[in-house]
This record gives sequence, structure tokens and C-alpha cells, in this order.
Amino acid sequence: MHISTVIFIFISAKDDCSYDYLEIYHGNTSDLKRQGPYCGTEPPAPRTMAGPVTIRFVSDDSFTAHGFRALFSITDCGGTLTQSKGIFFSPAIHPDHPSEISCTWQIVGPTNKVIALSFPRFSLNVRYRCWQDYVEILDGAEDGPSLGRICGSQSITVKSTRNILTVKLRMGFQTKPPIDKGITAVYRMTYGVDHGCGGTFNVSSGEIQSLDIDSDGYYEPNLDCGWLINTNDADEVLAVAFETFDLEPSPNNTCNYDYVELKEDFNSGLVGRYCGSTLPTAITTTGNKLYINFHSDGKNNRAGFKLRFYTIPCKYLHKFFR
Ligand SMILES: [Ca+2]
Ligand SMILES: [Ca+2]
Repeated sequence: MHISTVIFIFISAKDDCSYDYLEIYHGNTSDLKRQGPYCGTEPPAPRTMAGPVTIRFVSDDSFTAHGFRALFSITDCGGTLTQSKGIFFSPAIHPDHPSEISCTWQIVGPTNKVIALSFPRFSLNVRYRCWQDYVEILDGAEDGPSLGRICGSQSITVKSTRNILTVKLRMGFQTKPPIDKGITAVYRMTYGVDHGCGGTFNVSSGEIQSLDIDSDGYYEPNLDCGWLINTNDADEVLAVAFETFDLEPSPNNTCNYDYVELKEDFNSGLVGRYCGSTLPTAITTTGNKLYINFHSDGKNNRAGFKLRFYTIPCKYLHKFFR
């Protein structure tokens, strides 16, 4: 998708635009999206439009004036991304230019990978429940299921199910856009549920371990695997016991490099973040859900971890732990 910015420097014509005038079409002249007509000595305001723009100048056979001069620039936005990792941005918007932007990025990885996407910067206007300015993420190509339409200020990370992820950005017409509005997105190809990295469990017991796809005894670099364990029974809690544990240590046990994180809710209720080679103590949740996230950075992979989980009916809890 091309984004055209048109800045009008000067236009001079006559009267009520019935003699000499200028028209702008968002598209070509057969489209109905006409802006104008413009005439007189007051230049039309600058504007930014997505896609092709046609400017039509009409003069009659009497009275000529100085005419007009328009400047324009074209910016690319959207496209297909196939590198193993990358970054993309919303186009810069001039603070004085009204804008209407629609960009679609499609990230396509090799068939044995999935795509992880996050937004280091995300700031869009909140209007009409994300109807006018939004990012929509599709799990697959453009006809894939939507993972959600988001606006405002967000900090989200998503992962595709397969090797294609589509990101649509729309920024609606704004008379005075704040220049800080826009997005920066980073993506990388990684492993997903089908490879043993993440998933959802609705069973009473099971096992989770770090992913070692090439079976060399060490987990893979650059992983973000998220598991949800859900007992589906409000009268049950979960117990988790680590059987093995060996992750890259970090100074002062900050766990900045590789870690396993246990949370009772998606974005809150941190139970613990673990790294190094000390076996974490067994834990019991307060509710019937547990989120487990395993993160590894780009180097120093270790043997990894293996844990077992099982459900405990609340009425037996005192027998186990008192
Ligand atoms: Ca490995
Ligand atoms: Ca590491």
C-alpha cells in the first residue's frame, strides 16, 4: 500500500468554482471519493491519503490566473515480510496533515515455524471502541481468524498458530493528529504449540518441559512458550512440582536471560520467576488456573526443566499441606 502526502502551495482561480477549479480524488476520477472543488486564492489544506490520488484541474475558456502548484510524496506502508526477525512501523504523520492510513503487513515464515509479534510502541486514538483507529491481528492470511482488534495504549504479545500472521493498521481521518500516535512492531519466527512450545491443558495431571527440538540436551534459544493449565473446577487448585531444573543463571538471580514464570492470571498474580539450577520448591495455586511461561534469550542454552502438575480438591488441601 502506498501512502500519498499532497501539500498544496498555491491555487488561484475565480469566483464560486464554476469556472476554474481543482478536484482531488481518493482513487481515480471514476471513483466517487471526490474532495473539492477548490478555487480562489486560499490553498486547500495538506492531506495524507492511502492508495492512489488523482488531481484534476479544469479551466474554462475565459479569465486565467496564476494557477496552482502542489507538492507530493509517496511512502510505502505494509507488505510481505519473510526475514527470520524484523521490525516495522506505522508511517510518520506530519502534525499539520490530516491523515487516513490503511496498511497491511503479512509475515510469512517457513512451514515449521510460527510467528511471535509484540509492540514496543503502541499508541492509537481510542474512538468508537477501536472502530476508527486500530490494529487487527489475524492468525493466518487475511481470511484468518482475528486474534483481536486493539487501540489505545497496549503492550501485547501474540503468537500465530501456523507460519503466517497478518497485521492490519488503520488510522482514520484526523484533523490534527498528535505526532506521538503510531506503532512499532517487532516479530520473529519461533516454535509453537505443535512443536511442544506452549498449549492449554484441561486435564487433572500432566507434564511440561522445555523444548529441545534438535535433541542435543539443551533447550532452544529465543523461546517464549506459554502454557495455561485450567482445571475447569472452581473447587480445585493446582500443585506444581519441578523434577529437573537447569536454566542459564543471571547475576543476583534477576532472571533476565532465561526463566520460567508462574502466574495465576494472564497479566498478574505472579507466583514466581525462576532461573539458575536450584530446583524451585513445589507450589500450590490459590485458584484453579495457572499460566506458565518459559523464556530463553539468544545464547547459553542449558538442560532446561521438567515439571509435573496435578489438581487437588480444595477440601483435601489441609491434609496435603498442614
Ligand atoms: Ca536443543
Ligand atoms: Ca540463554
